[in-house]
Amino acid sequence: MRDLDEETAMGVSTGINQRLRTQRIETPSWAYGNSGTRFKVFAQPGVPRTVEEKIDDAAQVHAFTGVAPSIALHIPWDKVDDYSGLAKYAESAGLRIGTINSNVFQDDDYKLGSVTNPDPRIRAKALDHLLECVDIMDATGSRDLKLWFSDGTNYPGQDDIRARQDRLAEALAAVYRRLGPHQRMLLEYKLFEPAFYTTDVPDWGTAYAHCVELGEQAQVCVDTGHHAPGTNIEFIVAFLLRAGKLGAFDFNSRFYADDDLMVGAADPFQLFRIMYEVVRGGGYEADAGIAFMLDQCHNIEPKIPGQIRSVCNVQEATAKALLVDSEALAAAQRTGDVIAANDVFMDAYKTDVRPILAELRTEMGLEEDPLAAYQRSGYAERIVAERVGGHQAGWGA
Ligand code: PSV
Ligand code: MN
Ligand code: MN
Repeated sequence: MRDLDEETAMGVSTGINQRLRTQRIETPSWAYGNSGTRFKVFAQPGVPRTVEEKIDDAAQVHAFTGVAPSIALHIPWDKVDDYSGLAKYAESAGLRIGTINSNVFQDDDYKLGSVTNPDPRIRAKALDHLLECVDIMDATGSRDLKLWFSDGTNYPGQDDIRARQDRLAEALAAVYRRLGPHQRMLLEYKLFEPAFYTTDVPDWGTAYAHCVELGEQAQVCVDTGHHAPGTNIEFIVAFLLRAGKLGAFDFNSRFYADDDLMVGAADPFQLFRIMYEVVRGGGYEADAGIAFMLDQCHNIEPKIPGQIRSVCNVQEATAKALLVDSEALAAAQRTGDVIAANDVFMDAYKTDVRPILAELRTEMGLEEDPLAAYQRSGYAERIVAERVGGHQAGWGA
């Protein structure tokens, strides 16, 4: 652990606090709804029945953490008639509508793919949806459109891998042309699932290549759960940042596949290593424009506490990353002192940053422990009592 005398500790924590204050972490609307595995969804009492109620819950996460001022929507899960009205509702709850996530994976039509489907009618339908998402962004004032495609094949020979890349490029270009000057598209990759043989955007390299071809407003989204076991995600982060192509994170934890568990739960060290590369590559500066989002489902734990815990975990990893003594690290690296360099790095990781975060929250007028404060607030009991009747929102509805 870093051994700091009291005065130095205060100086370090003041500097870090100022940087942590500016952090923004976006929570996903779908985290507040019921979710499960393909075996069972365990419904929870008090879960939102409308998009507005999801916004209310996200506002709680922001109220207790102070760093989660926006909510990502998923269309059509969060379909409403009036999106500018919804943006106003969010504003009155102290929030902003953030990223618009498109959904071209749940209609029967998409069995063989969406924008890469061999059938031009289905490709046109998928493209229409993506363009509609940009209309929604215009109405909500959102900057980012997130694209994830479940497209792929299950069997060798099922479709032409190369033709599917051409179809994908064509659709992406059409969406790109529709973007306003301040809007971006974020292309998310995922190794497999639901397609099991080929996936049309399986990895960061494929996403990167398409984004380069499209232009500056296309960037890659790194979902931390979307890699093969053992993948060095921080290397990908460093590479994309260096190339100016890292646009966003979908944070979550995985033990096996795309588990969507609370970020920092499975491997807090990995989260620290990722955040270190973000800081090192300038991605933590406000003008870098990196969107730090959560993409999680809380299948067995309560949802709002699950989000609060996740936001705090990202904050802890960030605080540790900011603590790395970059001068000492560079000096050790320059002289090839492997042990010293690793020591400097590990020192920051092993530092207990909870006091720093408690101090930050006090400075921000918040309670030191957001989770305990939420639990004391009575909100959880209130929504259970009030949200009776109606149809609870679920993953996919
Ligand atoms: C796909 O697994 C994904 O990570 C995409 O971001 C989707 O939009 C999201 O999950 C849905 O939960
Ligand atoms: Mn994701
Ligand atoms: Mn995922």
